[in-house]
Amino acid sequence: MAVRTILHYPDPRLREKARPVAEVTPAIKQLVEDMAETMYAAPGVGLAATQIGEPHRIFVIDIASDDEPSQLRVFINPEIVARDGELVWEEGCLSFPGVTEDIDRAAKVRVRALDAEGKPFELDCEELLAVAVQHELDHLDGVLMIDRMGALKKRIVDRKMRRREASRSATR
Ligand code: GNR
Ligand code: NI
Repeated sequence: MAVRTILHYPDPRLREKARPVAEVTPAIKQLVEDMAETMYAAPGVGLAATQIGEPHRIFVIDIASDDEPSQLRVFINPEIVARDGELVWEEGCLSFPGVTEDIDRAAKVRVRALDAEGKPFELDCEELLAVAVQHELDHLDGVLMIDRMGALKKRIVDRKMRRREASRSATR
């Protein structure tokens, strides 16, 4: 098990479109374990494989609060099969440290995926779980929260992140 490095915007690997998982092999199970460990260490409510430079269609989510037992959910080859309503949620992203912004999403989604054992399941999601599923699925398509911001906010966040990443690479 290993905590992996989370890529930050504007790393071009965040724009890769992830490929479907053909078979849940031991290597894929290991990747899922690393993703869970990386998400809990961050900490975050979700993590997509593209965020650690692994372009496979996999994300993990745990929306349990600190005083609840953890509930890891693993989604392999996820698809949204139904969506309903609209909601606005103040989102954050581990690839945009320190940035939060209100983003429009569907209020409810039904997602179909394979679990960590490769077994198919469907899940109805609302509130934070629905937001997280849509946020993570975006990552697998190379879509980032900045793409869903208004033009002004987009420019501010782009400049802030580029400046910060430039100074980080200068001091590393
Ligand atoms: O940790 C995270 N919190 C969060 C809060 C509101 C909406 C979406 C998220 S996902 C984010 C982790 C992350 O970047 N996943 O890709
Ligand atoms: Ni994110």
